[in-house]
Amino acid sequence: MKTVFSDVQLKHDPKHDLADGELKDAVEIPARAKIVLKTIEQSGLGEVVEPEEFGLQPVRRVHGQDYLDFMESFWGRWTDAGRTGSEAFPFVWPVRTLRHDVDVQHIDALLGKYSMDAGSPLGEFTFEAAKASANTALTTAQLVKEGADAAFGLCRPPGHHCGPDFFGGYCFINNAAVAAQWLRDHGAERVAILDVDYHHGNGTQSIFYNRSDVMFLSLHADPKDEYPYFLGHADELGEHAGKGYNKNWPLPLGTGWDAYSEALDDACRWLGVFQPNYLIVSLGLDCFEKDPISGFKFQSNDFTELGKRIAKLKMPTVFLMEGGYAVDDLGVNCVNVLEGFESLRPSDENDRSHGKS
Ligand code: SP5
Ligand code: ZN
Repeated sequence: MKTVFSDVQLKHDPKHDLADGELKDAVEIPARAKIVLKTIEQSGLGEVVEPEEFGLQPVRRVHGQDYLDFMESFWGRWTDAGRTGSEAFPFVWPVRTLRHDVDVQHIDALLGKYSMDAGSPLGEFTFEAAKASANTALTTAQLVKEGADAAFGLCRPPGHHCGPDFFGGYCFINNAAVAAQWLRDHGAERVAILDVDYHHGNGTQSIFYNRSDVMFLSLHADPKDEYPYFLGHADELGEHAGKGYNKNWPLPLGTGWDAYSEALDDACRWLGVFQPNYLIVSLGLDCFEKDPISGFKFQSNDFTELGKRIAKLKMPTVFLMEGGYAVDDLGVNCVNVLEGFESLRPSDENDRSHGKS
């Protein structure tokens, strides 16, 4: 299968993140994408192609204009405010009892208004890289729409924590949501998103929570013990038309492949009932035992099994990278998923385009 990636995605290069109440070295760093790219190039998976430019129109289908205007104008406002820091951290939020209806303009108020945490600093090139990552997701979806059995979008920065009008969790544009909406807008009746990142995909869940045309299924560390804490619990089943089209599998810290795969089988049964035209996999690789910020126990060969299980669904599949921070092993773990998938669904035999390129 093809991989989509652009070097522009490397321009987001944070130095720090605030986690566990302390300022730490950033973990969502360009080296993640570089090692995945290198390992894919050394594998027999297939060509790496540049994303096409889709512009912001498909992104606007998911994110509010005011949020996108803020992201676009942020760096100018930051420097106009006399700030000299190379990355900006929000630090005040309109929680209960504070007003949401005041038209805030102060740079620090805006940072709080449009963010969910202080773990995802904005730098000069953050939004440029996030737009390139969204183009990568859209190009990957387009390859599958045009007949590829599957394709891999090496998205970075990731997307699944980012909601309609806020960034957070290292995410600035929700790549999976943008791709799902684009597929809907281009003829697909039903799209499913299977989120296997270690963390709950709160942004993606929220974007589609009231809708029955995009099913969201997420397996993740129980939010009672893990970020994002405030969403991802088992009783979140969707609302209004979306009731029954959202499902979470919160799993205990220490979960390994055996227990995980039972929950995955359950998720696959839901997918079998829903019968989406396309499956988007939010492919976090942070369930790995050596992941520095996570608490599951996957070994590298478990990722191969994950890829095989997804292949057995027999659905056109758009893989989009999310998290995963054990940089040295990230390439192998990623390629293991994709090769596991291809071991059951060789891309040359399963192409649906019948010779169209
Ligand atoms: C895309 C993605 O994977 N985002 C993850 C954002 C997580 N940010 C919070 C990190 C908190 C880490 N706590 C680790 C405790 C380990 N001892
Ligand atoms: Zn994650």
